[in-house]
Amino acid sequence: MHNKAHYGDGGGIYCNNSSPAIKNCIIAGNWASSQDPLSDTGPGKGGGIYGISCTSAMKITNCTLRDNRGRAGGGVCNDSSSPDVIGCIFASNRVTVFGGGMYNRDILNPSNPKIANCVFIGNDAEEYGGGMENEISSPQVINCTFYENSTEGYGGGMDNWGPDVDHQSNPTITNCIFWDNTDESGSGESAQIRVGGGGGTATVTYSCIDDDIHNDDYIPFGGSQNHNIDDNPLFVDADDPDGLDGIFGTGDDGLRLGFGSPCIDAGDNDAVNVSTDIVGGARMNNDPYVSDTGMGDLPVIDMGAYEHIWWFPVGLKMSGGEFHTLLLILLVQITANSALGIVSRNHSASNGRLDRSGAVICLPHRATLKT
Ligand SMILES: [Ca+2]
Ligand SMILES: [Ca+2]
Ligand SMILES: [Ca+2]
Ligand SMILES: [Ca+2]
Repeated sequence: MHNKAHYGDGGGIYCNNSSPAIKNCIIAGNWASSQDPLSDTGPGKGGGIYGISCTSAMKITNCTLRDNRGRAGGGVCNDSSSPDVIGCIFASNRVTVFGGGMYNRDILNPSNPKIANCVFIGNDAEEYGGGMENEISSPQVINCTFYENSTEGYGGGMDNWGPDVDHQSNPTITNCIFWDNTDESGSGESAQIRVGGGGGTATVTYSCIDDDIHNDDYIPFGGSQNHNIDDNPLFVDADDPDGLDGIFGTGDDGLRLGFGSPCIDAGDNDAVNVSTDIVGGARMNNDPYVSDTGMGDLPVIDMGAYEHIWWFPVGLKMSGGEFHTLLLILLVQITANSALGIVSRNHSASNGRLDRSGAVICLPHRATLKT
């Protein structure tokens, strides 16, 4: 944390033709600085992590990249690099030019990383690509949630650029949510995902994309033929995205899908090859009360980084003896055909707020509690 590359790349970590496994790390407050922060070239790339000529053998897994700064690629800059980036949080990273959260760039070769189960939130770029900038690069982006990323230029969620027909960005975006990202044009379709310059194609399927009018006949990127939707994803509490514990990637996060979310059971099971979601729960889970509009055998995967579970959490303050007594009461009084789930005994409630040192009991959705 709080490292600085003075007129260089890689404020936190610099990788050159190497394949590290970066796992379970917090990479925060680092800075890759530039002599000219508004230049399109030069140093200042990758405030958190910079990689050049790194292959898919490079893994960035279950990391939080937040509050990093740079000229381009505030969280991560992939320069002719294609790492796997799985289960990571990109939050509040800022750059002066391109790619607030991530910048994928072709200097020697295209950067085509595989990015799955990630959250991009509150990242900002002053020119293009608040959440992500792709420059002659074509990442696979799967089960990611892009929310409230911003830029003063174009492509609040993601910007894709290429100079001509032979040098384009063609990202594949599957099972993702792009919501409330903003750019110079506002918060419509092009502010979520933009393709500019010489073109290219963003192939977007089984995804929820914000546009100017929700739940109407016009749905972005091929609409219902591509199994996309433009309905409000109904996050649990978008005003508190990291939840009461103040930590992203835990079970109280506000960007989980609320009951009745159109993103539940609406993804493509074949798109992702991971077993857990961003909080470590099952990546595929069926909500029996939601019809399965996605693709594949039950259980059908959701859109976004968080898989919905059909219980609701109830925080209870208790000590050891009270816990067992209460558990017995709950077991007896919950109506038939419902099960009691205990997701963690390592949380407690104090003053009505959950923290990380006590207990959370989860009751099944629609169970009737007769206490
Ligand atoms: Ca619409
Ligand atoms: Ca949390
Ligand atoms: Ca599901
Ligand atoms: Ca279902």
